[in-house]
Amino acid sequence: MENKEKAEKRAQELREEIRYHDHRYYVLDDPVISDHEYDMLVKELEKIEEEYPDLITPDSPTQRITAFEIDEFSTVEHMSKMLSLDNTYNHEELKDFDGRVRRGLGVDKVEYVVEPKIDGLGVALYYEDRVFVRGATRGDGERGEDITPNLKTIHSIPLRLNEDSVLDTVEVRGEVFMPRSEFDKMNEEREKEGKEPFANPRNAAAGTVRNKDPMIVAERPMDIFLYTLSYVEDEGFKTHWEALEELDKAGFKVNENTAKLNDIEEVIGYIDDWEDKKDELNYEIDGMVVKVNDLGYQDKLGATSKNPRWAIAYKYPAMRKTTRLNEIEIHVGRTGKLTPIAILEPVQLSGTTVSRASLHNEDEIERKDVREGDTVLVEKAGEIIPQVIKVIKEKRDGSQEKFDFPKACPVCGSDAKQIGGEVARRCINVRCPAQIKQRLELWGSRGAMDIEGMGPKLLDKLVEKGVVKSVADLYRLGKIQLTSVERMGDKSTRNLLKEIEESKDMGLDRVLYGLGIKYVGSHVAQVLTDNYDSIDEIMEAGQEELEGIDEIGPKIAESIVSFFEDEQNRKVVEDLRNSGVKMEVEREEVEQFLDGKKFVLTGSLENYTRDEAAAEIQRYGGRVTSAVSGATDYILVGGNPGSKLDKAKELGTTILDEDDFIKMIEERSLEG
Ligand code: 1X8
Repeated sequence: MENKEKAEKRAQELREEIRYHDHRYYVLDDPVISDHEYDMLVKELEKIEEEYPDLITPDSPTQRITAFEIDEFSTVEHMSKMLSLDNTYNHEELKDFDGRVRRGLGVDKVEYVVEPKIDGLGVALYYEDRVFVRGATRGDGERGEDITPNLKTIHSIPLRLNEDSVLDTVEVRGEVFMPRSEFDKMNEEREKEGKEPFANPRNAAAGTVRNKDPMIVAERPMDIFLYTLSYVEDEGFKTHWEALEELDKAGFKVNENTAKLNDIEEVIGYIDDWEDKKDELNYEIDGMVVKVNDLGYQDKLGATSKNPRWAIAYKYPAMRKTTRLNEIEIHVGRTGKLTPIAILEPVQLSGTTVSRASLHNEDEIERKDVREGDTVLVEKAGEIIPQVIKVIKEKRDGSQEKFDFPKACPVCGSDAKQIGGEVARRCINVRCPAQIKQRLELWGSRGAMDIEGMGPKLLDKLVEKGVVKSVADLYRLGKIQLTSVERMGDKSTRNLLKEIEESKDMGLDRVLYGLGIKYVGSHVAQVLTDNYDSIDEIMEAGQEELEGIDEIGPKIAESIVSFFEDEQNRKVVEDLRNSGVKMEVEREEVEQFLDGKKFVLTGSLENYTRDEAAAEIQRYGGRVTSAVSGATDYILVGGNPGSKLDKAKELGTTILDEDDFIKMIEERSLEG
């Protein structure tokens, strides 16, 4: 007992210390200890919590990552409607806004607060007695989705509010975003893995915030700025500025480029100052938000059904510049699709050097009459992929000839045809080196067979020399062939061959993903393997059968069927099989007595970690979901259960304690 008391005290100290360093690092960007020292603190806390799981608290820094997939986001009602802002685009409109505000209040002068408008996703965070209990998306403004496990992975969101602040039970609102640097890193990774890159940081953040796997979310670093204290128990703030100061004191990340200004002229000056400076920030902003500072005034002005009357957004114009289009390059994708790309004389746009822009397709080139050598207007509007807006025809000197979109593949010379009314042309040669290379790249990528050492240069050579024509050929490679195409060292040759050999056992889901079937990403591949035991079963399944699977719609089903109807693709599968690539799922023969039963876990267990408990449930065919709903069959309750237990009681869900659960598993019986 005495030991446990000591442990509890130490755990509390460690949490406070870690919380302090998290704030220094993630909020203030000013760490005061080394990463190593920090890791030691976390390790010590983890050790204590492992030994005494009932000492784990929901606000412990160890609780940021949840190992369970979210089955369905539950709906959350906001404390008050999350309104959107009305937009303005020029100084005149800002002055009109100021006029409406002053007339509405019957005063001559109004103080404003100006803050950067973050191009991210609005969220609301709820704290009870200083502890972060729930976070939700904006949704339709009245109701959002509960994304608590995903938000917990954002280290700048405090799991517990600082004792120095008066705030304890509050709702705060802010904007989740992905920093530019993280976005660039993530997209590089995705391209390497043959995945579609996100178009811009906002889309990346949107896709991440609503991802159902908090483990994936944790790998994509997001950040947040808080800008509104939307509910507080004992009001006492007179101004928005004071509220922001209190948010800062409580440990929230508040944007530092916020200013309190005396009148609309100063506001306009500040906004203009930031027009160029904004591109140097590590996050994207699409404008500035102007708010009346006095909270009494805000109340008095109120809101329309959509927008508050006391705030407005100013939107910066999209960045446009002219430059010379040197060349139209045609890129051939994995499925043979020909995509035109404008190669530009590099220009600085919104803080980045732009040297390529999308031209979308053949029709677009025709419609805009884009020619090589033209001067073009290029726009980058928050978007990472710049667009060619139009051609400046006055700048033509007569040397620009109409662009003749190739009717043949620029890589292999085969016909490039428009099939089935599609605008895009596709190279019809499945043996086209461009397509083969990209198929191989996907096959070797981390999410597929994870073959390290098979870089693009080596692939280029292997394909160009005709040594490898399909992914199946990789398994016939020997040392001599490898050394003959590329001067590789003995060790790297051996390593690569070992990697290729080991990839045979990666499993059916990886194979399915690696084959590059349209619409079959890692997740769909996993769904297929959950439902079928071998690739043969999937190849034999018809459209209707596939559509019957939860999460597989007609589009995906059709793509799978047509992929396996193709003679060449069937041959690749056959060759892979003959090379020893495993394409069956080995399932342990255990009685699936929990088949289809849905479990929710809450609190800490003594005999299992949460992962172990989840693994047991899945082993017998059950599923673990994060939120309690009408569809939940059982809730497994450990020490210090959360609010899920209350919800379960409300819904009459069957409640199991740890002993019931152990008995259930041992006796393989639902009686518990
Ligand atoms: C949206 C945003 C606001 C702020 C910053 N970024 C946004 N995207 C801010 O107030 N600093 S306010 C807001 C809204 O009310 N819809």
